Amino acid sequence: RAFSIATQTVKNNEITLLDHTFPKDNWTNISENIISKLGRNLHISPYHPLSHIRQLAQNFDSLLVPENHPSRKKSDCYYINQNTILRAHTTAHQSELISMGLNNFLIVGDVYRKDEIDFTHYPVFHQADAVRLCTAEEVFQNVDNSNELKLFEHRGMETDEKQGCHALESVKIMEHELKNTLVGLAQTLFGSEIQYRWVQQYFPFTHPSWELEVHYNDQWIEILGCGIMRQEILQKSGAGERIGWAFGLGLERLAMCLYDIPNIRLFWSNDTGFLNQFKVEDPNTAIKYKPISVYPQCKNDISFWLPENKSYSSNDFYDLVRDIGEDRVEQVLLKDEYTHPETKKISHCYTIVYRHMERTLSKREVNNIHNQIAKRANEKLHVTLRG
Ligand code: FA5
Ligand code: MG
Repeated sequence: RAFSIATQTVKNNEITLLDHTFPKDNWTNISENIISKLGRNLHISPYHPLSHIRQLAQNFDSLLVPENHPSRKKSDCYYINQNTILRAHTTAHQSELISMGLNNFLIVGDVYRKDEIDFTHYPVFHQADAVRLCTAEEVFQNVDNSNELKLFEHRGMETDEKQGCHALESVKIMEHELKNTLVGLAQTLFGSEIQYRWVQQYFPFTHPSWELEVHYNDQWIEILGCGIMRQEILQKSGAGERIGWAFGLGLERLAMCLYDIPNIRLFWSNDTGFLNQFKVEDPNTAIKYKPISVYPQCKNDISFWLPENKSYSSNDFYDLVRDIGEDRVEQVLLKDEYTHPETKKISHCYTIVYRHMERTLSKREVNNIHNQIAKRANEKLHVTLRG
C-alpha cells in the first residue's frame, strides 16, 4: 500500500491518494511533499522507533482515544478539497468510537498539519489518543460512603475547575486519575526521576484541559494534551450517563526524549545508519541514538564511458569504491546515464559522497581518494574517464 503512493496521480482536476479518487477544487492545498508521506505508516513499520513507542504506549494501559475538530483553517490543515482534509489529530475519531459503544480505547495514526518549522515540529507526525469513560460506580469505587456523591450537578456554573454540568467531586477524581495515568506513562518511559510539569490549556473538546511537559536536555518539551471530556460529546455519542477523560500524545516527541533523537526529521530517514539502531524485537530495550555523523559531507562527481566489449555492472564500481574509500564514503549515487547518439557508447556519471564519522576530511584527502578510485576503475573495470 505504501508504494501505491508512488503511483498517486494528479490530473484533470482529480487527485488519487491511496486508491481513492477525489475531485480537486480551490481548497486543494496538499503538496507533493505531503503526498509522498501518505501511507509510509512509520508507526507500524517493523523496528521503526515510532513503532516501538506505539507498542510501549499501547501496553501501558488499555484505556483511551479521541475525536473532534478544533481548527479547520486552510492555513493550518491540508485540504484534499473543500470537503476532505487530512486529519490534523487522532482526536477526530473519538465520537465515532464512543458511538460504537467503546468506553476505553486508544487510537494511533498519522496526522497532518501546517505548523512551525523547528526540531520538534513536522507537517506529518503520529499521535496516540486515548479515552476513558466511567460510570458513577467506577468513579467513586474507592470512596467510603459514596452514596452522597454524584457525577452531575443541575444548573451548575462553568468555572476554571469544571464544566457546568459536572459535580466537582467527580471531576476531581477523574482529573487525579488522568494525571496519575499520564505521569505513570512518563515515568514508565523515562524513569521515575523525570521532571515534569502541568500547563493549563484550552481545547474545544475538553474542560478543564492541560498539557504535560517533560524536562529534557535543558528545556521543557510538550508531549501531550488532555482533559475532562466535554459532556456534550458524550451525550451526542450515547454515553451521556458517564464522565470521561481523554488525552492525545505525540509519538515523535516521546521517541525523541526516550532515544535521544535530536531532530524530528530523522524519523523519515531511510538511512540504515539510523534505522538499524532500533532493530530490536523487544520495544522495552534501552536504546540511545548515536548521531550518524556531524562532520561535513564532501561530494565529488566521476564520469566515464563503459567498456564496449566487456560487461560492466554498477555494483562492481561500488565495490571498488568501498575498497579504496572504506568508511570515508557515505554514499554513491548514479546521477546520470547517457548513450552517445552515433557511437552508441554508454557513459555513467556517479556522485560520491565522502564523509568520515569521526573527523572532517580535508579537500586534499578527498581528492586523493577520488583520483585513486578513477585510476583503479580504469585499470580494473576498463572504463574510460571523461573530462
Ligand atoms: C491535540 O492535538 C489534541 N487533539 C490533544 C488532545 C486529545 C487534547 C484529547 C485533549 C483531549 P496538540 O495540538 O497540543 O493537541 O497536539 C498534541 C501533541 O501532538 C503535542 O503535545 C505534541 O506532542 C504533538 N505535536 C503537535 N504538533 C506537532 C508537530 N507539528 N510535530 C510533531 N508533534 C506535534
Ligand atoms: Mg499543544
